[in-house]
Amino acid sequence: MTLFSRFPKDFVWGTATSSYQIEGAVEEGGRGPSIWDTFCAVPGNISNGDTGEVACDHYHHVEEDIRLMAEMGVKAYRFSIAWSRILPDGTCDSINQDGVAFYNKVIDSCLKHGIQPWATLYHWDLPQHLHETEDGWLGDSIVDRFADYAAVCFSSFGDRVKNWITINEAWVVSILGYGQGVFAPGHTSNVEPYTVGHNLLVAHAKAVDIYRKRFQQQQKGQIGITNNCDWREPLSDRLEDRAAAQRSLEFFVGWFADPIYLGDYPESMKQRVGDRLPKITDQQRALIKGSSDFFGLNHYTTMLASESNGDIAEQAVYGNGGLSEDQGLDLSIDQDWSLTDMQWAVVPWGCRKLLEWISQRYDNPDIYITENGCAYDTELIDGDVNDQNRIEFYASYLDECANAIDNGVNLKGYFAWSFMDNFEWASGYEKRFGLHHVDFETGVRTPKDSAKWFRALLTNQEQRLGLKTEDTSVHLSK
Ligand code: PNW
Repeated sequence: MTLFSRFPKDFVWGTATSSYQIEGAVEEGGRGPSIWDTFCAVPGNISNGDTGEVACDHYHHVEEDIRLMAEMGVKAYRFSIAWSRILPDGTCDSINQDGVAFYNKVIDSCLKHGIQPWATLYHWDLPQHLHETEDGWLGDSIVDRFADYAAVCFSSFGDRVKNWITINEAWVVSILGYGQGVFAPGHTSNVEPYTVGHNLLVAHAKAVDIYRKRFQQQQKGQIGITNNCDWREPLSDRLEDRAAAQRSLEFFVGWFADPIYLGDYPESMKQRVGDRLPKITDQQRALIKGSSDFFGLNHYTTMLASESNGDIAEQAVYGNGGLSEDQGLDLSIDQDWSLTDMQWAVVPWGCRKLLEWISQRYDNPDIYITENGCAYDTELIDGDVNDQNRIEFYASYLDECANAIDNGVNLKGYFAWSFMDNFEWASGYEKRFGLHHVDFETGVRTPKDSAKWFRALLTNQEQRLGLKTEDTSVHLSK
């Protein structure tokens, strides 16, 4: 059996990007500033002082990029809409028609190539004005601001966009943006993440409510939220370590998925976070519970969890479990695991275990992996990027996705992160996640061997890959 044939016929195959990471043109087309422009301007925040000012200059390369995507054989493209391109100061006081026209171009190019557009409304680029004047995600007005912005997007693009994602990775916004301060807006606190997380959930739910009441029936689309989660494997069979792994998952994805699927924050969080965790009111619960048509999952890595030995306070390392003192556990990795350039371990079976955990806890929802991928810096030599390590990463993770489907998980789609090398947030341009190489000096895009591998996979020419799922040889024959 080939890898491709292990997935259902209607499985959604796509790639993903986000606005600030690829667009550039930050002062063009009437775009207002976002908190990422401000954050990048502070020396020391981003490796090498990089910024998203130019990025992949996708703003001027839309048609070329979507043509390359089509050549790769994908049938879906997940992109994000920059709030401040549509509403420059974040409010509906003025709708920027140039911004609307830009995303019309993205969407129409997709449709021209038979690619379904999947739009994310918020991938971290909050309008700076809302941050300054209304306290951003900490303020009381953000829920309505987000809902109003969402409604503008539904009415402008919903005739063609049938798949909506409200918020990308509430965990990252809360923990990295307001807890550890490594992402915009750069706050450090052990209170703010829980307030922000709560506001993100309510804002998501309110946007979904508006979609369902005013647009869904007519536009016939689906809407959900995307959360990120690593897998947590118990360090040992000890009861305490198994409990630590479970608790770690509850603080990671349970934080946002429990309210949506089960109606409240996990018990472990309520007990350990105490008064710093806002209470979900009955009115909010009515909005939040059941507010996702599908389970969007971004997954990158696995760590080992064990009961805290009591002496580490905060592992303030980007990529760890976040506010670990609240969780009472330690995280580590197995020395035998190989690492990507992010120092994230490659553990394909962790992806399967996480999918099974989600299915079981949330009653078998439709799941879309809206991001999975790896950073490896492979050189461009004579027009070729021989990224064998990335091919092996995708082949092994997809193999475990197919295993999860065999085991009853309702996995409906998979989006590779990312279509092209781009601005990797605090790491700047150093970390390359792309299936396409980008020369950031010239803007030239080159399909890597991994993009050619995807093309062969998706056009069912796996014999060309020398790829059989029984043996894991994944060499691309040229
Ligand atoms: C995700 N962590 O970010 C984002 O959705 C993408 O924009 C990003 O490029 C991609 O993953 C790769 O980093 C994350 O520390 C950033 O656990 C940090 C973490 C997870 C996801």
